[in-house]
Amino acid sequence: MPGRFSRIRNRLRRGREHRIPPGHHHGGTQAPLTDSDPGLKKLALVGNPNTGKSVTFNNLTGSYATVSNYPGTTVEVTRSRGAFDGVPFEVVDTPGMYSLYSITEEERVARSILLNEKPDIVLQLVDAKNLERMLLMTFQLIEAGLPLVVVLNLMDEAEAAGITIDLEGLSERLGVPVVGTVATSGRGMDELRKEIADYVSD
Ligand SMILES: Nc1nc2c(ncn2[C@@H]2O[C@H](COP(=O)(O)OP(=O)(O)OP(=O)(O)O)[C@@H](O)[C@H]2O)c(=O)[nH]1
Ligand SMILES: [Mg+2]
Repeated sequence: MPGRFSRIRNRLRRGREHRIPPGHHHGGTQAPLTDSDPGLKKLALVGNPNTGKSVTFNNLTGSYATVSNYPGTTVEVTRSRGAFDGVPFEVVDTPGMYSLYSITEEERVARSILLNEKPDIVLQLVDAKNLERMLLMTFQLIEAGLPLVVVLNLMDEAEAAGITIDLEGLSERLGVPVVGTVATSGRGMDELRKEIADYVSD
């Protein structure tokens, strides 16, 4: 169903003209300095700890990743490249967080990546077994105007626990794409790539 989410995407899409300058590292300034390449579109993976962000990151990117401390912190952020629908992307794996209203240093870094680096696409990785607990952050991400795709990962464990989820219904209620995945087996990755590509081509 192409274009199913076009309207909401257009509503969510905001000015992305504020790119991060290429210069970086500890200048004692408050600017959102990063190691990122300002010329590339960007996809960020966010979500609670242990939801499969890093396995999904590996599925979506090539072999070469760089790990660096987020400027001014001891928090490590992993970045790599991927291509969606032929469009090259920087892909960022963020530290696990429980809320966009951050408390820990890890959460502040994840929040800073979301709000300062202005990713073109945000994947929220969700543990499908604990959907209800994850939705608070989903609402926060939607409210922040971020271009969101909700990824219900660990579907194998949810199914083993007898949980069934109406992905389509959830997607309609939230107004954002929802994809079910098993990152460790690769299940759902094609559909996830397709949803990302739909954002790119809109
Ligand atoms: N059964 C199953 N295990 C998974 C799946 N996705 C990830 N895992 C496992 O869950 C654990 C956590 O995966 P990670 O990718 O490290 O999770 P993360 O979100 O990056 O975790 P943090 O970086 O700590 O926030 C690992 O042992 C993975 O192998 C899945 O879909 N099904
Ligand atoms: Mg991780």
